[in-house]
Amino acid sequence: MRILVLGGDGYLGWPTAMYLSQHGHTVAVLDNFAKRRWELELNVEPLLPILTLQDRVSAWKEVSGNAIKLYVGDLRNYATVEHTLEEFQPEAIVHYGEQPSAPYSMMDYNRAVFTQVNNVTGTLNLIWAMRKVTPHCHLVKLGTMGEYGTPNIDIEEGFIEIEHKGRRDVLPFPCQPGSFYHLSKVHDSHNIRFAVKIWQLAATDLHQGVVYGIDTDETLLDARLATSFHYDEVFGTALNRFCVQAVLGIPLTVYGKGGQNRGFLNIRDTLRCVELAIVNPAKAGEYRVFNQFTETFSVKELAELVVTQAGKIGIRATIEHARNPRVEMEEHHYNPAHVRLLQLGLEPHYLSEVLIDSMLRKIEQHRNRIKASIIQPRVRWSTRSAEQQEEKYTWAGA
Ligand code: USQ
Repeated sequence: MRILVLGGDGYLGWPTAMYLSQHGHTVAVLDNFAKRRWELELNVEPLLPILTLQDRVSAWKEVSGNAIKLYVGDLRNYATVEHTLEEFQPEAIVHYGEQPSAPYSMMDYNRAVFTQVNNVTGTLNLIWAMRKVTPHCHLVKLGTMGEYGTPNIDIEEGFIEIEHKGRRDVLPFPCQPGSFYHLSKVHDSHNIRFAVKIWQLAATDLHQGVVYGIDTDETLLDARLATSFHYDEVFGTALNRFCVQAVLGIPLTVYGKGGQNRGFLNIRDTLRCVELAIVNPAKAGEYRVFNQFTETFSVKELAELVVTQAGKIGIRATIEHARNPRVEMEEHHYNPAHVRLLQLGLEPHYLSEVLIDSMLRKIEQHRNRIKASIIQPRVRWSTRSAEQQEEKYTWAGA
């Protein structure tokens, strides 16, 4: 199939593009390198050295023999989006092209507005361009499990049957997101669902959990194909951060009590889930939601797993319950459904000793690149410490 990956320079976008290319699809990527700008702005960088996207595309051609077509452009520019669809004529579009960090969106007013304008406008441009240029193309949109929040009932896959005053209906599952970033994904979901209804587009909204891991089959082929693994407080996710902290010999930063439960998945499963959604597409007029994670853990359980595994290879890791910089429930019910991708054939890579062990070893190899100064949380959800944030991260403009 002809597949366009938006955000093809990112932690997930680049491995997805290579994976789909390796599995026989004709792939193009579009990116405006915004993530690289945010890295400069915050003075953070990925653990492994990352080539430019142009050089990674060339390296991929050399290693695999397959070409990936590269479009450089911004989704906020409607003409760019329309031109890309017109020229590439995708049958499926994988949309990762958004500001992906909750802490980034909570730093200050400017970044909250930027996150929502950037994410919502990009997706609006995309659905309008799809309507005009490729109305039969299937949109596979990366949403987040965080759209649901942490209600005191089981979470369903997108929709819930409700009985109210003697009448029944199947309605979108209530959303109670926990950051302006997570809210941007809710806004996207509403816009996509509406567009599908009125224009008979086809869309799958992947409500993804927290992704962990450094390598995929394709990144392992050549060091030049590495993906941008972050461990800093803004772009690093929980397990990835904990592994780097263990290697560095600093206490693992469990926020608050650590009873925050989340859905997690291996980066390899992200790629397979996206592929499963593409090869089993939504029908015209269908908006589907798949909850995309394979296991749930509390943050404290994750940290304890890392401590145990690190101990087995001679690294003495400890846990510190830091004051929670976020406003979130630290102990709560969490039982989200996740059957639809399994029904399509997903065979999960569960979090195992082997994976944590290999992550720790790989991080150890790049230990001299770790910047200790970017690990401790400074971005706070509440206004009390806003001044402190301004000091470290002055807004540099969009
Ligand atoms: N946490 C810690 N210590 C840390 C980092 C995080 O205790 O050092 C806690 C957070 O307080 C939170 C949980 O771990 O309760 C998850 O935080 P995270 O930073 O790993 O993930 P999150 O901010 O939720 O966002 C990430 C991705 C985002 C994706 C989301 C899926 O950055 O793009 O949408 O995971 S989900 O969490 O299911 O909403």
